[in-house]
Amino acid sequence: MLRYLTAGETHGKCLTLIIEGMPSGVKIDIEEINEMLARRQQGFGRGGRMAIEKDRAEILSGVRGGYTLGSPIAVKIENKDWKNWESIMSSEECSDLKSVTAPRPGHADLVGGMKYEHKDLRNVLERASARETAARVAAGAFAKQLLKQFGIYTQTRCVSIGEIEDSSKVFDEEFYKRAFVSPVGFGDPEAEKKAIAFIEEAKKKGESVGGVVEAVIKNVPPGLGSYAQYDRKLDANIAFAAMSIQAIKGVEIGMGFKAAATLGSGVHDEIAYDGGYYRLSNNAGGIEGGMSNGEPIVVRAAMKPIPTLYKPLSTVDIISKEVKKASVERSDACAVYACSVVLDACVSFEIAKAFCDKFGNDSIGDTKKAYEAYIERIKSF
Ligand code: EPS
Repeated sequence: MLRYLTAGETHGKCLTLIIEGMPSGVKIDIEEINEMLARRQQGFGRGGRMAIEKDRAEILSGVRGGYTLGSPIAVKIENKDWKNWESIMSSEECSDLKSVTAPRPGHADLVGGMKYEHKDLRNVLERASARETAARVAAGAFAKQLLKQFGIYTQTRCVSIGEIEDSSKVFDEEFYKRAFVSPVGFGDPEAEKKAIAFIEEAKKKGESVGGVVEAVIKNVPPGLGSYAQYDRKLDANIAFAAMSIQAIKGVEIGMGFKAAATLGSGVHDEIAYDGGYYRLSNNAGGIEGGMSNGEPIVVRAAMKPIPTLYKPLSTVDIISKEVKKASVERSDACAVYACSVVLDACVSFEIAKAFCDKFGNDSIGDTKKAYEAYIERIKSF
């Protein structure tokens, strides 16, 4: 099984990633991984931390001469900010604690402290921080290099930032090129201006801003996932991966929630055949019965505004039990663009996992043979 684990605190020495189950012989382009890491740092509304970091993946094991070995891949992403936190975050004696006792509403602080018996909530927030998504982006970037061998790729965009929606109507290659470089992930420059003004205004008020991000995965063959058991359903696994991203509160596939208010004939995608099956629409978002159906997979995720507010909300101090203002940690006014990169990474990893489940993951040669034989077989179905 293809899987990964991450470790690391936001102000610790580094983030660590271990990927297991990547087939041998996959060509790894480290610059592509670093480009994706750099993109995660971008977007209008990021905070001071992003000016300190320059995230890069250092591969420690599992890759030799630019090709995966089939053994576990270990990756390190350095935290440049560590030098400012060493006395606070050292694994040995800490000369300074910078303790946090006023939990932020909406963050993991309070419940995390209760659960793990931490009276210093820094012990919770350091790991709960979305800094961890840098390691997940590296994991997704590896998965994308496997998927690339089979022509599978993702296009991402931001659907909305706060109450501002991208007003683009045509989602062609040109649109995605614009959205890729837009500081808010939009295709329409007018909507982009409005979103930037919205974030600026919120920031002035000490507020934070959420939004909706979308990933479209193309060229996924039909038949990844399964209808046969709940935990093998591709949409379930994609939703799990998307929901596990910090600050995500909702996930939709294809038409999503709108399907509930639409009659059946307006929802289900009619089937056509032209040397191969295809659908006349894609309301299902590329997944039927827990399996990919060959159409693009469309995943949308709703990100809540980041819980650290410079205009802090009311809370209760866990030591004195006094009503207080929540602690203020340095934060971002808006990280929705970054979230679109993280969604791409997390969903790509799930697709790669389902791909390996179906076609094997010992060597890329064997995986390719299994894939080609299957594609040949379903041509005449
Ligand atoms: C983040 C790093 C963090 C925050 C943000 C995401 O850095 P710091 O806490 O040092 O400012 O900018 O995390 C949060 C806002 C959060 O609540 O988790 C990153 O690398 O993406």
